[in-house]
Amino acid sequence: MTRVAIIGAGPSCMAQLRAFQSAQSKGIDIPELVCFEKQSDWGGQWNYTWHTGTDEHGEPVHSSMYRYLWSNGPKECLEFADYTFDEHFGRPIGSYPPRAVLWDYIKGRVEKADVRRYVRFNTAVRNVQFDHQSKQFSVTVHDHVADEVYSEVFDYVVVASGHFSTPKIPEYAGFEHFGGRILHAHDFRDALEFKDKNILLVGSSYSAEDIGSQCYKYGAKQIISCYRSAPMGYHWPENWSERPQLLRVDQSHAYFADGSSAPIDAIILCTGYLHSFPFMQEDLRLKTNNILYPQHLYQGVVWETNPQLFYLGMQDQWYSFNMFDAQAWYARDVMLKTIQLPDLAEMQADTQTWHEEEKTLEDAAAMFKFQGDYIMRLIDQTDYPSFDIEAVRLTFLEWKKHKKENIMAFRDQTYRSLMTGTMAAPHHTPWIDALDDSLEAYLQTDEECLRQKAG
Ligand code: FAD
Ligand code: NA7
Repeated sequence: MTRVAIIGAGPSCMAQLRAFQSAQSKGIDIPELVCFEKQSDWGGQWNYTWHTGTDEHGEPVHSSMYRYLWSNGPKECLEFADYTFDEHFGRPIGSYPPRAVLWDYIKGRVEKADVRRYVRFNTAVRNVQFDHQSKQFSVTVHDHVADEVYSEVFDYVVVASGHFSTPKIPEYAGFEHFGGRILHAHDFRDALEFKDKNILLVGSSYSAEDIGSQCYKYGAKQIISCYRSAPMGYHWPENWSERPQLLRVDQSHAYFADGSSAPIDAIILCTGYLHSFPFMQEDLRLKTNNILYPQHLYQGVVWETNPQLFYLGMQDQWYSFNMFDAQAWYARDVMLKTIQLPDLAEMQADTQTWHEEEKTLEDAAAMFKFQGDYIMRLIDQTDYPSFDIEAVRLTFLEWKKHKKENIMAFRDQTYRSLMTGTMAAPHHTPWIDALDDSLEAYLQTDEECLRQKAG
């Protein structure tokens, strides 16, 4: 029987498992699936851990998510086409749910599909080698429960191990003398640690924006964010200033390219992540920075020089869950041989065209369209339910507009589901006042909330 190994059980893998189960439910024979997940539960980044550094097995901690994290984009832009928020929650909810609520949603679909049995938890992939004679992969893993290393043979490998876990850590003059804490966003867990503190955020993308917002919400005294290329440019609260490039620090102060300096208690490096696949044989290892169309992956998914290997979710992500679905359905159909691939030269030329086009994109609106077109290209080749990607793009534009209007209140906005037409319900508490991010608190009805407030 054909065997498929999937590395990691985050949202991309969950999409792959659901894609195969969907085919099976239509009477199609599917291969034997084995997913290896180093954590004890599924959900990838969405499976929060308090650990930093190494986990209980001595593995590098995977999740970079932190307490009080709420969706950074409208949930309507990531909704599954085959499992809607309405189906999962049974009633309209807000547009920017906290982590636990989105985790519940992604688990709901695969629990319904009954695919958890394919996952071997607490099992870290150590090595993947391809044998050109047998045309099979040997996958070596460490089962931490049995404390046993073993290898198995597979016909296909799907790498779904994510790319927001291995921190990119720059060095600035004076770091070795700084008297406070220096950490990367990957190790940030709880904004309360920085209550009443002066914090410096290095970087000007999503992590800087959101970690700074968390720290503001939970009582940081002063926030300074600094940029290398361009400022985030939002209208920040009074105690948050944006400055150009950090030049150096001493024991207590930071010094910036505009000649200014400021006292700081802690430095949070929001400087992004490295694509890191140390377990892959060298010529099968994806090397890319965080972009929308990496090279070497035909249709963003198939390893061109060995089409028995797939990578899911390796792009920078405007779209997330529904993009992983589009990719997983496509990879499934290549493995089921209902999609025939062109020859290597044609695949490479196709990828190069998209890769080059990305370089011409000038703003976020063009990037939404580019990634949307890519997703639709995949969906058009499979039986994944099609949806109105243009409507998703318009929702992304609304999201951008709402952030510009008020970066501390955009999460109070609501949008219409592009799958069901249902309008999201305003959340019972404005984001800035909602300090409890638990699923239970979030799903309270207005009535329950009032009753609780009344004591
Ligand atoms: P991951 O979620 O990273 O899952 C990969 C899995 O692989 C993990 O379970 C990991 O344990 C496992 N793994 C890794 N290496 C091995 C190994 N060697 N052996 C076995 N298992 C392994 N997206 C959104 O849509 N909305 C958001 O609001 C949002 N916020 C984010 C906030 C932060 C701080 C970060 C870091 C990401 C955020 N994302 C968000 C993007 C997020 O990465 C995706 O939503 C999604 O989790 C990617 O899924 P994935 O399965 O590709 O990878
Ligand atoms: P991103 O989006 O990759 O952004 C990284 C940021 O870090 C970006 O602003 C970079 O500036 C900056 N950077 C990188 N290296 C440096 C150095 N050496 N000095 C200063 N600044 C630097 O990563 P994020 O963590 O923000 O977001 C990743 C995901 O997490 C995202 O999808 C969210 O959903 C959550 P640049 O513009 O390159 O000059």
